[in-house]
Amino acid sequence: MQAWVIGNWKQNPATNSAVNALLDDLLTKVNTEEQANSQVSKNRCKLMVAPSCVHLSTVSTRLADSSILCAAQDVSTYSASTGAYTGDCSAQQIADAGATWTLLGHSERRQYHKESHKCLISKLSHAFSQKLGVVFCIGETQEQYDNGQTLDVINEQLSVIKDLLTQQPDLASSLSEKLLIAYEPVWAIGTGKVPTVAEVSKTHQYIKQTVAGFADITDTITVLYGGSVNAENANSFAADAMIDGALVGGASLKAESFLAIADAFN
Ligand code: G2H
Repeated sequence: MQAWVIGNWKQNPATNSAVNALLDDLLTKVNTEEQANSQVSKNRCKLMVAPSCVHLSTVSTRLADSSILCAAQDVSTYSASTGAYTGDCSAQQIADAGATWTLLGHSERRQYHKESHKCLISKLSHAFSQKLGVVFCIGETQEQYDNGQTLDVINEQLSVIKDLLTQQPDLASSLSEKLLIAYEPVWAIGTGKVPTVAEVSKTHQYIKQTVAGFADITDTITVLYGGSVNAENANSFAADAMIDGALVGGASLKAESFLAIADAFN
């Protein structure tokens, strides 16, 4: 299965010049590696970065000739194109800015913006309508983990996909190409705490089986792990057959650590 390593830059970096400096570093390192070994680009896991909306055009333009893809971090709930929705960016605007993917349902969006089941169905639908791929984020809180509720929570969060497929069954045939699931336990995000590889593996297996049961989906769904992934622990996650890549926050803000994580999944 194709591995993916995705950098979620969240509300970083602070300035356009810092974004350009990070891109300079990333592109120099990737180009140097690819020039030194032409097999690298063929064998490499897919790389993608998700800058803030305000930096999307800059990033997508600079990455246009590279092997690195560009994603947004969210799309508007209310309209796929235009409308009176102050502060929102639509899936169409995001695609026009050069992104080909978007994150959706990140726990920080669920927590701070109270994203609901209905809102997430709408966002997924809008993203797919504009031909964006979706990295759909799910995961349990510390309390839910402590109470042994992880798989119940995952099941509930995945029901967004199930309900979307009920509304739009045609999406099933391309789902494995257009949808990646990122399993991110909320208690592992930015904390330095991580579940064991065995725990992640079991949850990923459950996610793959659950999504396969929703419809006639041709290929197994790709499932990434996210939450305090760094250059030191990436190898252990990469060694497990159920873990198809990583969604990386803090460690994606330095080209060196981001590419070290990518190397683990190559
Ligand atoms: C989880 C992850 C990236 P971090 O949010 O999505 O962040 O790697 O900083 O825990």
